[in-house]
Amino acid sequence: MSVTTRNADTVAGPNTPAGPNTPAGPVTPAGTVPIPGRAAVSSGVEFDIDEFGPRFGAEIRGVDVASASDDQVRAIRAALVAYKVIVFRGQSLDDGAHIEFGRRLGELTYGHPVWNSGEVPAEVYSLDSADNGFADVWHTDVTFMERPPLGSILRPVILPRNGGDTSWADAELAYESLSAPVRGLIDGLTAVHDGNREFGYYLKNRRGGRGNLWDGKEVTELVPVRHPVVRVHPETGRRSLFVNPGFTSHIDGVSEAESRGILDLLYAHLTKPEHIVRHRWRLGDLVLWDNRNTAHYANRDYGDARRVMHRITLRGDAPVGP
Ligand SMILES: O=C(O)CCC(=O)C(=O)O
Ligand SMILES: [Fe+2]
Repeated sequence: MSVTTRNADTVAGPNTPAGPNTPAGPVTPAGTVPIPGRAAVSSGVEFDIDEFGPRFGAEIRGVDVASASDDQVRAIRAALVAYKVIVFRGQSLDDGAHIEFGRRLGELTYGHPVWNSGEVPAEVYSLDSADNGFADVWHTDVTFMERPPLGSILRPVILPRNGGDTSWADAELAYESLSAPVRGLIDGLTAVHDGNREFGYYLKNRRGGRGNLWDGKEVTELVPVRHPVVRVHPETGRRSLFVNPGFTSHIDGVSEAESRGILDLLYAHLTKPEHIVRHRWRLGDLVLWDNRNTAHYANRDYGDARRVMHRITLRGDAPVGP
């Protein structure tokens, strides 16, 4: 394969501390995409990858996603697992083409379990600043459901003249850079995720208790769910922090003060600058992320200007702990 990386010599080995996430895959020759826990991406695909960090964030260049070949889509899917956040620039997608690309990567969910995005296809979640569509709290998408999305694919529709950047946190690197005793503590914990704070009022009062379909069932109430605090990635076996300030209400089986203390520690650690990539949007961008081992945050720093983003999500599985 001739996927080329701009920083080819930095590609080969992730520099992670010894622990449960020791590098699983072989060291790959420069010029191939290393897929943690898997062989390098199969051959026959050409595009450039500009890495933001050794294992987190990359821009894929030279691909028109609307006309990508099957091999390119397979390589993009593998790059998603390798880098967690994938940026494309210069695309020209409408909702239909956005959805079509998503369908080539996996099964799509409804745009959101409860939100009605109005005049858009059912698969699209529209975040419109004019309708209180902000995401200025660190979160991982839809963790308040038993099966949160595997991944999300986001494109800007209307952008403010400036501001409105989005940042992602690498929850796997965050886990790996905790000390062994703290990793040991959290490996056995379970957290409760509750969508009511964010969407309970909306579901009850603006939707009359009739949300959208999720996992084949109409969502009529948001029953809090339990997920492991440390999630094992189903494709790589690597561990990551799986709690977020947006939807995690507390840690199960510990006191309220202990829960608060542990969560505050984990959130401060998750969002350390070295775990973050930040994206400055332009029209024509498309960003795809792995929702199993990342969290994200959209800056609300553009005053009264309008910002509209359209997201689709890939169906995921129930998180599994160590
Ligand atoms: O508006 C953004 O940049 C991100 C919104 C968000 O949280 C999402 O699309 O899941
Ligand atoms: Fe989000």
